[in-house]
Amino acid sequence: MSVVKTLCPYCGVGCGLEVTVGENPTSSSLKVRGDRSHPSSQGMVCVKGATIAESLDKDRLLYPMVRDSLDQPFQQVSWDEALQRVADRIQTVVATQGPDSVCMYGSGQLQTEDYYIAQKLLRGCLGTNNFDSNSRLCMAAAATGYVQSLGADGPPCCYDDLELTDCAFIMGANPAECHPIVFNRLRKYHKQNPHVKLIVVDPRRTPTAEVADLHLAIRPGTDIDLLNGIAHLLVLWGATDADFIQNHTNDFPTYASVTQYYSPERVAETCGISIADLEQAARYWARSERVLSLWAMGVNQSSEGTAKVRTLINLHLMTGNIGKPGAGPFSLTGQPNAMGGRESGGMSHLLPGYRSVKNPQHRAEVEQFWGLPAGQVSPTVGRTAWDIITGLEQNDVGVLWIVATNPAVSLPDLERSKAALRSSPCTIYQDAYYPTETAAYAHILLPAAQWGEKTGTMTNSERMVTLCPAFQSPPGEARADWEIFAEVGRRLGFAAHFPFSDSAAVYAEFVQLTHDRPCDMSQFSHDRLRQTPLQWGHPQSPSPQRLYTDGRFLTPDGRANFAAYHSRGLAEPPDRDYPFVMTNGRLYGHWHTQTRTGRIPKITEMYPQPFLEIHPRDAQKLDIQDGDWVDVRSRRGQLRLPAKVTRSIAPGTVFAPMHWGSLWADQAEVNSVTHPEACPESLQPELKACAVQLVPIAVAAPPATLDNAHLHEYSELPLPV
Ligand SMILES: Nc1nc2c(c(=O)[nH]1)N[C@H]1C(S)=C(S)[C@@H](COP(=O)(O)OP(=O)(O)OC[C@H]3O[C@@H](n4cnc5c(=O)[nH]c(N)nc54)[C@H](O)[C@@H]3O)O[C@H]1N2
Ligand SMILES: Nc1nc2c(c(=O)[nH]1)N[C@H]1C(S)=C(S)[C@@H](COP(=O)(O)OP(=O)(O)OC[C@H]3O[C@@H](n4cnc5c(=O)[nH]c(N)nc54)[C@H](O)[C@@H]3O)O[C@H]1N2
Ligand code: SF4
Ligand SMILES: [Mo]
Repeated sequence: MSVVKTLCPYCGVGCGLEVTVGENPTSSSLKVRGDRSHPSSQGMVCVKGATIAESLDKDRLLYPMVRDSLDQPFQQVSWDEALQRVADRIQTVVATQGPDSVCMYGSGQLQTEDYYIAQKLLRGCLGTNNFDSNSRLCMAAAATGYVQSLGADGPPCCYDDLELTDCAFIMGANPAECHPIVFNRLRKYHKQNPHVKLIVVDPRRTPTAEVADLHLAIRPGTDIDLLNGIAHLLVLWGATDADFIQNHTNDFPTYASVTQYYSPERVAETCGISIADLEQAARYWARSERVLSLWAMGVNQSSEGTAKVRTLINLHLMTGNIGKPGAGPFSLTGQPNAMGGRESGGMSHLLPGYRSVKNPQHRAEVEQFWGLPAGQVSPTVGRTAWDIITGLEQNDVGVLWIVATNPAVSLPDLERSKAALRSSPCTIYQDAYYPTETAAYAHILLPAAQWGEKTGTMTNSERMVTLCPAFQSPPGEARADWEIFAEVGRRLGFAAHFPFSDSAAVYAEFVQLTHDRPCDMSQFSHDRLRQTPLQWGHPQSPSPQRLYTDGRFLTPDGRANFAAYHSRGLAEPPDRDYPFVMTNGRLYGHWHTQTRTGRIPKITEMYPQPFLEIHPRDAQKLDIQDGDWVDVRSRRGQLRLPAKVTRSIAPGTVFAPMHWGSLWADQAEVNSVTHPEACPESLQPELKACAVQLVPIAVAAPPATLDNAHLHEYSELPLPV
């Protein structure tokens, strides 16, 4: 028996886990519990972390598989043959169409080592910036907002702030379900300290909103109006920090003049809340010594996501609520290593070490470090997730390599996305599980080792880096992602660039690229991380710390920038034909497209089927009873869901969970109705809102598929030996 300290591979809270491994490790013999010594979670875990071991040996992709076209069955092949196919295809595409016809689409569920080797292969060796990740659908707006307002990416807060704040302002986030251990810490402190206020801004009355002192159920997409309305009152009441504004910021006067338009009457009307509630929120901001705001997808997944983020940061700057205990703008990272992805250059506009593709000096630094000729790293920003789809439509993508994400469920405008995926001349899909929805669109399947089967690092929302060691062998022939990338690199003629014998060597190279960068981890190594997790920003400190404590920001003049935005509203506002706003999100037990959680009975029993939340007033108008089937139609597609009539959703808005792809239910994929309109600055799509009509189904509808019957459609794979 041995006990391995590691990190939960689900959400960005990044809880430490202790896994007890028996003599002959099998998933059923693993015991998982919280790691009391982990600085971020202090021994706590939620249901997902606690049940992770149950998913490790279910429906794994075990061997490389290939087929010539999507209507053929897959054939098992050797790694040698699969990798040669991949290398040959890339070589042909580069020769005939150029390197920008190669695209890789990755995910915040990769480890930093995987991410880094992928960047070296694509941006360095091949010379294309076409690496994007699902962080484009997730944290792009937060990262862009931080860079524009504060001069660099990186959440400035730490989790200890949850227990040091006077007021938590939670906007567009449901941490009770999505970041449960962050919420536990906050909630406990809130309960014990009556002076601490909790404000929740969300069109739904979520479990998070249930326990708030003030719930502002604003209309979807009216966040900027609300924030400017709060700022208006703070200016009116003189509740601003004049010294901080004077000494540490730029452009406050322009912002203050914009807020003049946002009278309480106007804001209350636009947001659909009372003037009294608006004033109460502003009063909590004004009276609290320390305000901590927490946000996630209700802010970022918007056609004005960056503007929302920056307007929220404005409130912190005007009240001096940043760089001190219990205060600051804190984006809750979604995935376990979305932070590591940003650090290692895992979005199409980035280079490793918080560098930018557009910056000539940054490109030169990376080229030199990699020993590549000047000009090898392209100055052109690569394709974003959605640009890959439009690139496929225009026949500009010769090979698409998808890794650790399930875009056939998670991309917007799913019918269009699927049609584009179907037209791909060559799709490589590297995942841990089979089947998944995206496997149906692949020509080459590469089996990936996942958490617990490979060693690597992940960074959580508070910038804490934890080592996740391998504690069992990968099933079948699965391999670590970084090893697969490195081997393809060698076969493409870049052997000298991929000499790594293990992931510690990969990490050692990567951290050098962070030297003197905002995310400096140059002193970190797997060996040091084996002793204890380390936080970047203040690696010498024994406890987690915050950034910008000296009031100096990472902008060229050291001052933070105010931003003045008026809201443009939703990209697709409701109208006569499509009168409802459809929003969507997550449930406590499930993780995204259910690749793991859908295979854990304890969790599937918690949620027998998908559903549509609708307010009783709207239900009554449409003669919909609880449990009736409803067609949800947008201009692009349709869903069919049983109604859940509830006051927890604002009238005029409906909600469905995002977790049911075509493998797990019929017509329940929320992205069949969403649109791809994106924030112009971060290029993050507005996944959280689209206009829909609701049509109750008169006849009894067929029940949604609740068992795994769909799995049989994919049964052409040979059984494991
Ligand atoms: N259980 C569970 N936890 C997870 C995940 C999971 O799949 N399952 N995924 C992880 C990932 S990758 C992410 S990104 C995070 C996401 O974490 P969250 O963002 O907290 O989760 P969501 O449910 O997607 O959306 C949050 C809320 O945004 C609200 N919202 C919608 N439109 C608006 C709007 O215009 N304004 C405001 N203010 N609010 C709005 C929705 O009603 C919803 O309650 O969760 C992480 N944690
Ligand atoms: N409508 C709507 N759409 C959304 C969202 C929303 O709120 N609403 N949220 C968006 C957001 S924030 C996110 S983060 C995305 C999430 O969407 P996806 O990334 O598509 O969802 P996951 O189910 O997490 O897919 C992760 C895949 O990685 C595989 N995997 C796990 N570990 C490894 C590994 O180590 N290596 C490899 N190669 N594979 C591995 C898993 O088996 C799984 O298939 O969805 C986005 N789409
Ligand atoms: S809160 Fe997040 S990181 Fe912690 S156990 Fe739950 S899913 Fe894992
Ligand atoms: Mo996410």
